[in-house]
Amino acid sequence: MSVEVLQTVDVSSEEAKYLEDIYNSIDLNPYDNTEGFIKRCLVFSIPQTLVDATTKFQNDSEALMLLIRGLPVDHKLPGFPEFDRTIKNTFVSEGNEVLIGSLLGDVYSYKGERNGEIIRNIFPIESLKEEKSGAGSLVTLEFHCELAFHDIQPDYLSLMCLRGDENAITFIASVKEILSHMTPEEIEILRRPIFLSTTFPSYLLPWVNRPKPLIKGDDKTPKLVMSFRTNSVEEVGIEPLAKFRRLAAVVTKKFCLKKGEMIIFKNPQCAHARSPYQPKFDGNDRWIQQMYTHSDLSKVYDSEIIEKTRQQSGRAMIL
Ligand SMILES: O=C(O)CCC(=O)C(=O)O
Ligand SMILES: [Fe+2]
Repeated sequence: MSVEVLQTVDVSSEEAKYLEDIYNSIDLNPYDNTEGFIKRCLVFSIPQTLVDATTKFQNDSEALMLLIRGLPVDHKLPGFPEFDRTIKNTFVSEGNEVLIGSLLGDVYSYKGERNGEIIRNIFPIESLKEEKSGAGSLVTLEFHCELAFHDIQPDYLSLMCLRGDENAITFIASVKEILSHMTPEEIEILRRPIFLSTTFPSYLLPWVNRPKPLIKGDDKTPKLVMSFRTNSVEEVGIEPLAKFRRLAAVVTKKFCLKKGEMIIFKNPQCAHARSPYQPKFDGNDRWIQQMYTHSDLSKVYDSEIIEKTRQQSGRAMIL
């Protein structure tokens, strides 16, 4: 059995050109009509490299991260808008996101996060430079997983790099590997429902502020529930949580994402973080696009509601 947590695949320049031509031939905006855009991509035969890499990644329980290099990126990238949705009018990078995501499952969004934007553009904003968020840059984004406060977490998180920054490092650590350095007593404490991960008021969900276990799932596939705000509501959890965070920084893999690279990882089985970096704020800074994929959304959420949002907004969106 392979124990390689990181798989890497290179898309050839011919395949990249082929993909770029597909995306550019589709006259739909993937932000507004994600489902339509995906369907139109799938009319073409998808490069075997991508099909094989995503299938292997999905089926290998030891694989946690997939780095895809050499993907096409839009030739002309505009400056950054005020907030979120870009003024892009070509959708090459978005094409990679939704196509590769749909090879792994259902791409979807949360209504409470940027009003359900399917792809979140992440770039530094000067007025928010000290903020602990994707828009912040001078501060560390500490180890976390996505949607820790929510009952439905994405199975995959993908980060597509449109423009890199040599000082911005993405850290991704295997939860299983972190736990292998902890004692059974400490792990037992991390499995108690005493860890609270709060969130933004835009998620008006009644169960959000309920303490949960930091670790769930069996020992073979431990799953993490941790944001960078998570704390222990009981004294006994404080040190094991701090140790978990310290160990994440020790066992982590480091990625300095470059243009045309996408890292996809199994969100609940990893803790991820980002280093601080110093942008120039000249419109040419680091630019990442982030997207969620679930292996099978209809298994965990009302399929009628999902279908309704697909019809109304062109994409699967949940509360
Ligand atoms: O910018 C990065 O490398 C990662 C940021 C992050 O945590 C995220 O997009 O979820
Ligand atoms: Fe994150």
